[in-house]
Amino acid sequence: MSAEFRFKIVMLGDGAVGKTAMTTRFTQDYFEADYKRTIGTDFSVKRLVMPESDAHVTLQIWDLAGQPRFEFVRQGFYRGSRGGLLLYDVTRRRTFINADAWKEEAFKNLKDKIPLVVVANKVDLADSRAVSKEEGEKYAKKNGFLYVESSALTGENVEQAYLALCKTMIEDGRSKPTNPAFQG
Ligand code: G3D
Ligand code: MG
Repeated sequence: MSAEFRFKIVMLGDGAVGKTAMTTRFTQDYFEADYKRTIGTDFSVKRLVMPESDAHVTLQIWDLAGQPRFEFVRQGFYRGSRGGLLLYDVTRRRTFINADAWKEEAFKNLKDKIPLVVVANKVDLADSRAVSKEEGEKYAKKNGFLYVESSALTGENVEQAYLALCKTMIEDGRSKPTNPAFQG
């Protein structure tokens, strides 16, 4: 019998970095410039088969609007998540600087360090790039996270980012056999 995993994951990062666009692209393979703004929290579900293994993963992807006013909304958002994508917009340096605060908020709310994949999004806008690949990689490496360069617009590396996270979460689960998300 093949292994089955269920993971809740969170999309982290400043407003307008592409969290909703990336999730939409991954779950529906679809990009729409003026889809509805994320209101509060929302989640989508995607079932996938890991390449080069027979593991099946059901991902519950939680997406948060930029600045929810109430702390308890954010606590519910983080609860039970086993990993996350930490996004920034390569054309806006501030979003890269702020990435670390998102990581800290997640770890603080979860009282645990979950695997994250650093996602440098909007690489299609090469001419406006304000954060280099080297800087992004250095930040990821320092924290022990994987690093991916993506574009939710073209679809480049979108699936790869989620797959890399799944692979890391499965490994993380194996190292923590009491993890309730680990059913394989
Ligand atoms: P958020 O969910 O993190 O707040 P969104 O961000 O997914 O709403 O994206 C914010 C804006 O960036 C949107 O533009 C969206 O179309 C655009 N965007 C997201 N990802 C990419 C990308 O990879 N490349 C480019 N060029 N644009 C991207 P609008 O104009 O709708 O505000
Ligand atoms: Mg959004």
